[in-house]
Amino acid sequence: MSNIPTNLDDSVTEHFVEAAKNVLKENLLGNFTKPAPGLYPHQWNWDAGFIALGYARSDFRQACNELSALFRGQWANGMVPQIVFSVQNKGKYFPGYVFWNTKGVPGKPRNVRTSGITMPPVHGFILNHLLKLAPDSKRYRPFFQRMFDRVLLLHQYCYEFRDPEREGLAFICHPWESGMDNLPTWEEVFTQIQFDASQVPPYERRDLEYVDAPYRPRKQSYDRYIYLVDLLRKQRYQEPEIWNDYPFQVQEPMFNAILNHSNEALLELGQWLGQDTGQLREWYTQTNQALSHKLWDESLGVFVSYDRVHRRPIPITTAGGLIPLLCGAANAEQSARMVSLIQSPTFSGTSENPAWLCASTALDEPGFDACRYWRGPVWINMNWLLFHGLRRYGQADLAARLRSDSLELVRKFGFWEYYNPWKNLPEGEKNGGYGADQFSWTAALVLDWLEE
Ligand code: 9WN
Repeated sequence: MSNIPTNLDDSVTEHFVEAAKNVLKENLLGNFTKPAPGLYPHQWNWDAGFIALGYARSDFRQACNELSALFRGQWANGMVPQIVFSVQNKGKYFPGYVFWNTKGVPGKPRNVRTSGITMPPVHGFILNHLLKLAPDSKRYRPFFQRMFDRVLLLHQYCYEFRDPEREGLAFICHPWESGMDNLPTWEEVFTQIQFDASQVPPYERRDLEYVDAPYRPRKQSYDRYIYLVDLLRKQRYQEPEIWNDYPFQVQEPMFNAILNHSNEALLELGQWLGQDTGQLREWYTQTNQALSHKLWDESLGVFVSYDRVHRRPIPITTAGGLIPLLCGAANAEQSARMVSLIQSPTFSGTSENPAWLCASTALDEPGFDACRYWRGPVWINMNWLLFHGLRRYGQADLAARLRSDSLELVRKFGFWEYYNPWKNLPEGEKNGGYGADQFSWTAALVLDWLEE
């Protein structure tokens, strides 16, 4: 990437690399790296993928450990859980293992404590990145073979249990499965779901002990998260039966784009391993077609979610709606529309009020909030995904902007979980970085960019 200006001289870069490595080192907890001190004391699913990439060039063995540790939690049906709980550090996270009540659920690995839902399946394409960076790919062949089988099983799970009509689109059953917990999109889905306070079991949040309330999801969102977990645990997570009468089933563009980019990565990996890749090829073609036809919103010029229970699209513009660029799902016209959308006030702001790329919820959405988690702040992993999507479509300059905005934010404020998207912060506000400090995937992806 030497043609991309970073505005950083060598000594600054060196310091930056050291600081990023230090974040990972401090968050290392036995055989995996937690997302951040305090707030997140366990292993998270898609975090593990991004974190693995951060280790790939300096400690390849640890990069592999991250994925192996996560997949220890894989269920017999292929599902890879959103959280693998650390026994060593019980932490104060809510909801913990006991609340999820997955103990004894058929198919859950007996000796591993996990939650009961999944997350965006980044592992296929992360593996492919690792293969390219492996110091000695022959030596690591058994690791790649083992992981190929595991990730393939995860994809089979997505298509078998989350795509009942065999459309090529997997649904998510909880906002946490999207990784983008409090998008306004989920609120819109909930306008169709009948439930009242009496159906929410008692619970106590722990996140607000670490982060101030305006930066985290509202109580209303947490009530909904907990209501859904309760439905799932009451039915002992038994798929597919549970879906017959389950209210939250959403086909979200980023989840499916990530799944499909992993499909194409597995295709490459499978060829290297001498495996039959026919099924992967079919999934790849079908999912790209389904994304491009079913989840495209012609009037917004972006991909949007579809609520399959209430049979309606949800026309809200989010950064996740741009991620289908990553797997090549957008046709020429669609990609051109998204490229102009990114450069328009919707994501770039105006000359008086410019924005860093790329707000998680579009700047002009009614549900936008510059501080509140996925309602507007910039997240470094989204920028990394979009960077790769834009490069795929030959948009080198815009990709470079994604990269330099990300590095600039981290350099200015530190390794935060997310950042205020406005370049002009409100009077008197100096720190545009929010949520958890010393956040692992921010450090890992900075490393990937700087060391590329
Ligand atoms: C719930 C760990 C995770 C990320 C998610 C992010 C946040 C958890 C929470 O933290 O979610 O899964 O408690 O808010 O939204 O993307 O994987 O970093």
